[in-house]
Amino acid sequence: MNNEVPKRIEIHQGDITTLAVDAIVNAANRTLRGGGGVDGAIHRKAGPQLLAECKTIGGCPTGEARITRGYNLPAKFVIHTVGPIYSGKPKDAHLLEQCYRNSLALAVAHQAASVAFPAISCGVYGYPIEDACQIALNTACDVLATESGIAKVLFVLFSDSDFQVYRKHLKALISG
Ligand code: AR6
Repeated sequence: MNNEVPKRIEIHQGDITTLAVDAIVNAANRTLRGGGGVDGAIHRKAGPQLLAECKTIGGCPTGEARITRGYNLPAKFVIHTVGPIYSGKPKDAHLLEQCYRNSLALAVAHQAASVAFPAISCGVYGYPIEDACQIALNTACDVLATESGIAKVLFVLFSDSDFQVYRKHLKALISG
């Protein structure tokens, strides 16, 4: 791989709702009616207009993505995607990859040049962080290699241990 591509990826530790990027991605559920974890944090900070817009969408199947405005968030857009509930079957990896691919496709369609992702499915949906991290980074590289509309992809990890996993794999991609 062209090793300029992983240099367009940044990793951060902290709260994704604080980022002033074009779009943040929400690890939502199929109802798009809000929930706990990062979904709850995004809805709390965006305010009730976000839920009102989500209600007009009518849900989202696993692996797909939908876009709304960001309202009171510093981000202009929220891209809501629904990760798989981890089952240990091969379809999990495919669905998780589709979350990243479909979210980035929506970002391109809305001229969002900077996109920040949480670790989709790695909270209550139980996806192992090592596997999920490699899917996230490889899919981002794949899309960045062909898509010049996206300048930067950020991964925002809540815990230090998840951050260290991403750091290790990103370093390997850059040096590899
Ligand atoms: N910023 C960045 N990452 C965060 C934040 C935050 N503010 N808060 C939590 N995380 P989860 P899932 C991390 O459970 O596994 C919801 O109820 C968290 O540490 O939010 O995809 C939805 O409505 C973890 O690494 O999402 C669904 O029902 C990652 O975000 C369900 O949870 C994802 O954890 C989706 O489950």
